[in-house]
Amino acid sequence: MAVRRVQEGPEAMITVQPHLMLERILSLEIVRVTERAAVSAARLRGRGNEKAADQAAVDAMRRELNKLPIDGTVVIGEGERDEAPMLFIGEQVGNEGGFKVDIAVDPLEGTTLCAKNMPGAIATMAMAEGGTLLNAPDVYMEKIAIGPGYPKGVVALDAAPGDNIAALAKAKGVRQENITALVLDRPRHADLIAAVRKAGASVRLITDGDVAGVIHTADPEGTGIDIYIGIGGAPEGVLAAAALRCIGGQMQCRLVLDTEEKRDRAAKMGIKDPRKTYEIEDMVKGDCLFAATGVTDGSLLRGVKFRNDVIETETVVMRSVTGTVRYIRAEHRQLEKFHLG
Ligand code: VTB
Repeated sequence: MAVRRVQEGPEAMITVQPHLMLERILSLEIVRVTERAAVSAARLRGRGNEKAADQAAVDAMRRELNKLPIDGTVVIGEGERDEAPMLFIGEQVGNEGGFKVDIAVDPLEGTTLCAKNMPGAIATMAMAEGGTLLNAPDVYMEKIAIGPGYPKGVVALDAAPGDNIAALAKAKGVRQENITALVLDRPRHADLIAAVRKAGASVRLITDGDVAGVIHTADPEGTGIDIYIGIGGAPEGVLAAAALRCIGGQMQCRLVLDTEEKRDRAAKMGIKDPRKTYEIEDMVKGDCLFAATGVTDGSLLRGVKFRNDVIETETVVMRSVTGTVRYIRAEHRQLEKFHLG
């Protein structure tokens, strides 16, 4: 399929192996998608209305996704079909003429951050070949993640936090005091935080935004974060796994399916073993693309800037095939495209 399209379409001019064409072409296209969502959400920064900001991001993302030459299925979306009117799990997006892809979206990751105009809100998505992204229900997920360059299995989801800190410090060749763990600031993490501190490590707390949190582990020199640990959303887990698939690192996750109802929902999505530990390759089985655009200023990305006749955005886009990470600072002058009214 892909080969035929490549030879017949306008893409035929691009000299790249046919099986790499999908990512190559779509890597700029998905930037447009997250840019639009980020700008629409940014318009509503600091208004205290999480729902409105999220809806604006969803509308913009969906509108843009539907222009892409893809036959896309949303596998990580705004919720399950009965509760989310748009970008629900299972929704078909794209102009249907093209590549079969799985899509994971979080049009506004950190709705509270946006509503309060606090650092770190992003618009994000990942795209992969059809059938290769984990179809995760919208439940909690236990997660542990570290960046690249460590021996496989140096930390483990089921190991005690103190043991993970000790193993990581040893592998990094530093004292445990020099390890920093990023954790979502939630009461459910009280014991975890205490155990990490007891091991001598420093804990950096975030109020929201664990997709960016996991990505921070990939660059400990730049971010000061060595490890991400804790329970966050499963959709955010799959998105973060897509990013780490591109830039390297290790991640282990497990869905928190603590009720019969959740286990049923998961089973309907094809999850046979509710206690399964997922590695990156189980959540993102093939090559993928990941993109995120800043909504509010954050340590990963700058937020949207509204100037007189120009809107500025900053986006990071990654490709797993090559491991290339591009930061795209864009100045937009055709402002009608944002449908800001
Ligand atoms: C995290 C975080 C998100 O949800 O996944 C978190 O990354 C988990 O849920 O930004 P709780 O808020 O219930 O702890 C967010 O904070 C919001 O979706």
